[in-house]
Amino acid sequence: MDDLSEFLSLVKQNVDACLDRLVPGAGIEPTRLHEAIRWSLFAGGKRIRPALVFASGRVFGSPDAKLSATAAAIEMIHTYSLIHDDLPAMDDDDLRRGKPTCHKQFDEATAVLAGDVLQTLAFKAIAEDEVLPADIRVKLICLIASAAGTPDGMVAGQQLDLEAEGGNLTIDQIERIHRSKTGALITASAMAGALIGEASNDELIAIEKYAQSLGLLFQVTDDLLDVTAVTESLGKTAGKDVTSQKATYPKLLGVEGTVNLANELSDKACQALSTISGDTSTLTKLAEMVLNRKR
Ligand code: GRG
Repeated sequence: MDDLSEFLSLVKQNVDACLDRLVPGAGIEPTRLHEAIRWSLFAGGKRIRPALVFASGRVFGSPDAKLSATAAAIEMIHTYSLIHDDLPAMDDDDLRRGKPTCHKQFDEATAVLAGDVLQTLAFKAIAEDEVLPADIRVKLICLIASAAGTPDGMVAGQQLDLEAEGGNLTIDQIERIHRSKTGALITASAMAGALIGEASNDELIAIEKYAQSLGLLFQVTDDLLDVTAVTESLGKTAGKDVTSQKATYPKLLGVEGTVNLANELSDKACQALSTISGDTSTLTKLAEMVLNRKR
């Protein structure tokens, strides 16, 4: 196993154990709700956001024990967003992480509630994380709430994305949507690690720049995979952007132009790390992984 695979497997183990502790057991009433949460949380997500929390925190010398609950909290918020995104009122999808979506496996009302409560459990996990000083917990809660919310966070981006369906967007408008919808939580993940590691202001700015490019890269490669990958390897329905008339990078730039943009964003992300004196090699490898990802 190479260094990055070893790191990702350690993050997965650590975060899955933490999620298991933080979320009520499937046998606890109301069992249907807790089964639904666990169905989606443990469906085989890549855990990229937790990996960013760990990779960034380690750059500034944070022990893993200080990073686990925050990484798990961000994964809970990400999973809530996927559950809600898959609902008939939004993207209306049957397949997620290679399995039936939460509302298909359970029902729509349960899926709405599972998403809602993943969000409250996430913030509770950070508030109660006693290995972190109280002021850092408050900063983390503000950072993550802004990234998940509005006007520049994930919910705002989702609203803009829904409103844009079927319309002709410029590249700047697409970027505005994706910086919020996908990029904000990815950026907050790397920033959270740096905050926990008590990075300096300049270091926080460098990490933010890295992660903003990475967040956009993540969406660019998502758009590329939607046109180039098959449903089986993707674990979600391929070709969905075309059928739902989404404005995407390949639609505007063509596949080759989109590949070029992806390379530029990956380079920009890695360059942003050059001012940091700590070992940023895992962050660089994560950018390469996102650039070359197949799912
Ligand atoms: C419903 C409030 C609300 C927000 C939804 C993130 C999102 C906003 C919708 C998902 C739509 C989508 C497919 C965006 C592309 C980028 C993305 C977030 C992909 C899914 O994330 P991965 O690839 O998923 O990290 P896994 O399953 O590996 O965790």
